Amino acid sequence: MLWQYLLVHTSVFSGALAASLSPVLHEKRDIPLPEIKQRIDGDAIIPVRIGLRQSNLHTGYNRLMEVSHPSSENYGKHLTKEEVHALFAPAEETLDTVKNWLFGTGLVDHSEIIHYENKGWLAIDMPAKHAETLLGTHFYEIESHNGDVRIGCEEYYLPAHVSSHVDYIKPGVKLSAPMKKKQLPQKRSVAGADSFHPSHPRMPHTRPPHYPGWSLPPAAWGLPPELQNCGVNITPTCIKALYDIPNPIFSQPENAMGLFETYDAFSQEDISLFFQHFATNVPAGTKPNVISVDGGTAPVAPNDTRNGGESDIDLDLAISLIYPQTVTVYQVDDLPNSSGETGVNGFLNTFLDSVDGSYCDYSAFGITGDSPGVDASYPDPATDGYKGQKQCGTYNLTRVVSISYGEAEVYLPKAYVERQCNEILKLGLQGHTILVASGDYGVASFPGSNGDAEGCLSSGTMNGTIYNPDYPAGCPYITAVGATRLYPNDTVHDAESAMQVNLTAFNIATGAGPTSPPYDFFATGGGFSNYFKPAPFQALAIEEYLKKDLPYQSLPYYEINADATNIGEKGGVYNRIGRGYPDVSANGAFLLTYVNQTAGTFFGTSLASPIFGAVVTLLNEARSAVGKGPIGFINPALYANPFVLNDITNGSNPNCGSQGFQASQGWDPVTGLGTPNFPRMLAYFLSLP
Ligand SMILES: *[C@@H]1O[C@H](CO)[C@@H](O)[C@H](O)[C@H]1NC(C)=O
Ligand SMILES: *[C@@H]1O[C@H](CO)[C@@H](O)[C@H](O)[C@H]1NC(C)=O
Ligand SMILES: *[C@@H]1O[C@H](CO)[C@@H](O)[C@H](O)[C@H]1NC(C)=O
Ligand SMILES: *[C@@H]1O[C@H](CO)[C@@H](O)[C@H](O)[C@H]1NC(C)=O
Ligand SMILES: *[C@@H]1O[C@H](CO)[C@@H](O)[C@H](O)[C@H]1NC(C)=O
Ligand SMILES: *[C@@H]1O[C@H](CO)[C@@H](O)[C@H](O)[C@H]1NC(C)=O
Ligand SMILES: *[C@@H]1O[C@H](CO)[C@@H](O)[C@H](O)[C@H]1NC(C)=O
Ligand SMILES: CC(=O)N[C@H]1CO[C@H](CO)[C@@H](O)[C@@H]1O
Repeated sequence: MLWQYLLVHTSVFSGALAASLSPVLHEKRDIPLPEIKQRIDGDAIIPVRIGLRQSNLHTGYNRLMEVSHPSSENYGKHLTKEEVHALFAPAEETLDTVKNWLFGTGLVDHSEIIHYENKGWLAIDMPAKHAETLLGTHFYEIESHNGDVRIGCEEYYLPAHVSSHVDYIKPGVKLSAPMKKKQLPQKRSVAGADSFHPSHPRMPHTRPPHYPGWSLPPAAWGLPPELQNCGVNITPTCIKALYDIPNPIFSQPENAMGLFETYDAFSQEDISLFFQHFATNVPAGTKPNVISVDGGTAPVAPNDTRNGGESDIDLDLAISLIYPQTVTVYQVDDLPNSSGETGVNGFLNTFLDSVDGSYCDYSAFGITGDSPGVDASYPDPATDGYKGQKQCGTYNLTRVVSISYGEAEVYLPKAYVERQCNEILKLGLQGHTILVASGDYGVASFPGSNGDAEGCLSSGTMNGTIYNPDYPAGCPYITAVGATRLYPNDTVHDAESAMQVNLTAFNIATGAGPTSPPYDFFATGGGFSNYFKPAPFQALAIEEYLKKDLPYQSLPYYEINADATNIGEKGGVYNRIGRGYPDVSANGAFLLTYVNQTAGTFFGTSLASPIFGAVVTLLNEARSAVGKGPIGFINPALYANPFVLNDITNGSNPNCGSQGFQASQGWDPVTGLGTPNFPRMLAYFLSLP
C-alpha cells in the first residue's frame, strides 16, 4: 500500500480526547510484526477503514431455510440479486453505533466520514496519533524488500458496545490468516481421469470394452443388451436405468445447466465421439455454450495438454442426460493463474465475482474482496495473461452448477472459506443449486496435500493418520456429491455400493499400464469439516450416524476449537462436531469415454456431481413446465425427505491408514443420503410450491 502519498501534516487537532469506555481487545496478531519497523509519525495522515459487521451474516441461515426448507410456507420464494445484496448490507443500527462512537471521541468530524457505496465501510483519513488514541494502539510502518511500506499494529481495542458492530479495521492486524501449512497446494480436478497439474501422473485407464475375465452375470440374461454390462461399463443408458431418469423433453432457456472448469478444457472431438458411441440421442457436434471468465478459454484440440479428461467427462454426462437442454461451461481464469504457475491457491472467488458483482468487494469474516496472494488478480501482466479488468457480475449464473474441483480445506484460511461459503448461501437464497464432487481419496484430500504422500494430516506423533477434509464439500450450503459403483456381477437392478477401486489391480488386469501409489486407490471422499459445524437440518442425521456401533468406527476423535488449531488433539482422527459430507451421491465408476480421442475407463466423484446436477436440472425443467420456480438449495428438502433417494448401505472410504467411515442405513459420511430415485424426487419436488 503506497500510503506515503497521503502523508501530509494537518493542523494539530486539539479536542479533548474522550477515553473509550470499557475497551475490549478487538483483534490481535498471531505472529508479531517484523522486527524491522518504525512508529509512524503521529501527524501522518493514515487512511482508516472500518469494516461494519454485515448484520445478516447471522440471520442468513434462517432466510435460506425460509426459501429452501419444505416446511416453510415461503418455500421456493427466492430473492432477487438486489434483495440479497440489500439484506447483507450492514444495518442502520450498526452504522449509527459506530458513527456515534467516532463523533463522541471528538477525534472525528461529520464531514470527515466517507461512507463507501456498498455500505460495508466507513472511511476516514486521519492523523495517526488520533487513530492510535481511538484504537488504544501504536501504529508501525514496515518496509518490504521492494520498498513498499505497509502499516500495521499488534493489536487494537474498541469499546465493547462498538466491537460487536465492527468486523475489523484497517490498517490493523494482518488481515488474511497465515496459511496453516507451508506447502502451497495445487488445485486439482477430482477426476479419475487426471490430476490437475500437467506434471502429475495421468490417471490410469483401461482399454475397452470389458472388465477382464468378466462374463455375463446370470441376473443380466434377461436384460436388453445395452443394460447387460453396466457393472463394468457405465453409460448414460445405464445411468438412466439405475435412477429411472426419463428421456428429457424440455429445453426451457432458464434451465441451462452450468459446469465450472478451470485450466482443464474440453475437446469437441472427444465429446462428439462419446455421443456417437454412447448417447445417440445427442447429435454429434452438439456444443456447450462457453463463457470465458477472466481469460479462460475452451475448447482445445484433443491432443492439448489441457485436455486432461475432467471437462470432457463433465460434458459427456451432463449433455447426454439433459439434451435437448443445453450446458453452459464457465471456463475460469487465464492460463498463468489457472495452471498453478503463479502459485495462487485461492479457489472459486474469481468465478463467484463474475456471476455476482456484489461479491467483488463484499466484506465478511474480516475479509473484503479477493485476497491478494491467494486469489488471481487481473489484469494479469504475464505473457498470455488476461489483460482486461477483473469481471464483476458480468455473467448470469445458471440455476444449477456442478463443480468437479476442490482442494484440502486446511490449505485455505478459515475466514476465506467462511466468506466464500456465505456467498454460496447467498446464491442459494437466489434459487441456485451449487454441487461439488466430494473428492476421490476417501477420508484424505489429494495425494501430496500437506506434504503427506496420501494427502492426510499429521500432528505431534500422528504421522499421516488424521483425516483431511476437502473444500468446498465442507461448506454446509453446497450440495456435496459422493460416488457409488456397481460390482461386476451387478445389474442396474442391484443396490450400489460406495465407490472404491484399486486402480493398480484394475490396470494390471487390463494391461493399461502402471499406476503408482498414491494414485492407485480411489475411494469416494467423505468426512467432517474442521471449519464448519453442521447446519441444523443436518444435525440429527449426523447424530444418528455417530451413535451407531459400526465396524471400523472406534477410532478416537477430537472436537475442533474456534481457530481450528487443535486438529488431532488427544489422538483424534476426525472432528466429531463438524459438518458432515457428502450430502448425496451418484455413480462414479467404469465410465467408458474418449479423451484425446482414445477410449478409456474413468472413475471418480467427478462423474457423480454432473450426474446429480443433471437430475436437479431435469427436476427444475419439470417444475418450470408447470409454472414453478427452481429448487435452489436442495439439501434441507432432502434431509427432511430422504426417501426420495436410494439409501446406499455398503462400502467405505478408506485412507490415512484406516478403513475410513462405513456406509450404513440413513445418512453416512461416505455416500450421504444416497443416489437419485428420479420418480420419487419428481413427485416430491412437483408437490412443493
Ligand atoms: C496435435 O494435433 C495437431 C493436429 O493433428 C498436430 O498438428 C500437433 O502436432 C499435435 N500436437 C501434439 C502436441 O501432439
Ligand atoms: C494424444 O494422442 C496422441 C496420439 O495417440 C499422442 O501422441 C499424444 O501424446 C496425446 N496427447 C496427450 C496430451 O495425451
Ligand atoms: C442476465 O439475465 C437478465 C434477466 O434475465 C437479462 O436481462 C440479462 O441480459 C442477462 N445478462 C447476460 C449477460 O446474459
Ligand atoms: C512420516 O511417515 C513417512 C512415510 O512413512 C516418513 O517418510 C516420514 O519420515 C515420517 N515422518 C516422521 C516425522 O516420522
Ligand atoms: C460373478 O458371479 C459368478 C457366478 O456366481 C462367480 O463365479 C464370479 O466369481 C463372480 N465374479 C465376481 C467378479 O464377483
Ligand atoms: C491394489 O492392488 C495391488 C495389486 O493387486 C496391490 O499390490 C495393492 O496393495 C492394492 N492396493 C490397495 C491400496 O489395496
Ligand atoms: C460391498 O462393498 C465391498 C467393498 O467394501 C465389496 O467388496 C462387496 O462386493 C460389496 N457388496 C455388495 C453386495 O455389493
Ligand atoms: C494472485 C496472483 O498471484 N495472481 C497472479 C496471476 O498471474 C500473474 C502473472 O502470472 C501474476 O502477476 C498475478 O500476481
